[in-house]
Amino acid sequence: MKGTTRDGILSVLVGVALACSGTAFAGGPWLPENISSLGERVDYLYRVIFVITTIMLVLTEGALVLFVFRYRHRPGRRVSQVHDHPVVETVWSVIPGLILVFLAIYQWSAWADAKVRPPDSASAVRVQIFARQFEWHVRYAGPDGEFATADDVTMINQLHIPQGKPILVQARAQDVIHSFFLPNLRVKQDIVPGNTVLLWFDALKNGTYEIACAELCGLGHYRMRAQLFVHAPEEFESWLQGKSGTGAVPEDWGWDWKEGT
Ligand SMILES: [Cu+2]
Repeated sequence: MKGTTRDGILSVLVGVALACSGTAFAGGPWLPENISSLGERVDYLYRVIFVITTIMLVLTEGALVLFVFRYRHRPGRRVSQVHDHPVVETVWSVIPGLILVFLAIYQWSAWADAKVRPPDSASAVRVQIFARQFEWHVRYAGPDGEFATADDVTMINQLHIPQGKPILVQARAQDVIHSFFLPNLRVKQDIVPGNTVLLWFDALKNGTYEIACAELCGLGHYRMRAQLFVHAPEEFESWLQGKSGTGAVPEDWGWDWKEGT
């Protein structure tokens, strides 16, 4: 292949990579609006990983394209068999390994805040979520602060939360695995039958947002959607008072709030 053609292909590839990286760093047109305090860190990690993988993609695919042209069939040229190259093989094993170790360390504090260190349950708004084919049941403790009592507030496919406060959720699934997905809060958590999952988040902006099930959970999976309502704190309190005593969940799910589960 002529040098100019090769240079041309390489510059197109580098251009595409730069364009993709630039878009990703600028926020990316494909990310939904972030309204949580953790979301910024999640998005930043996403961008860092996106850029690293884009560079690796361009390098490896660029080499592939280059070699396909460079070593294509030509009359009279014979194939030469090549076996083992310890230096090259070590380099292409160690570099990805080091990148993975770097990412594992670099993301740890964001992961810990998202999945390991829950907020103090005394200052958080506690919510129970029951997932089942194909709806989300949401329960609040009501004025007495205890779950599974007559003044509980229950909703179907609606999650109401106050703005700016930590929300602590205990979630269970009745039938199959569901995945609780809040795209605008960068929260996605599988809920497995037999387990009680603890998750937490906050929302910094009022409004109505989407809740989706992100696990293919049956034929009606596509309609397992709900809405997240983020209210001003006072508005949330009066909403909760007004709903007090809306009764138990449709079936007796039979569990109270248990710390640490
Ligand atoms: Cu589901």
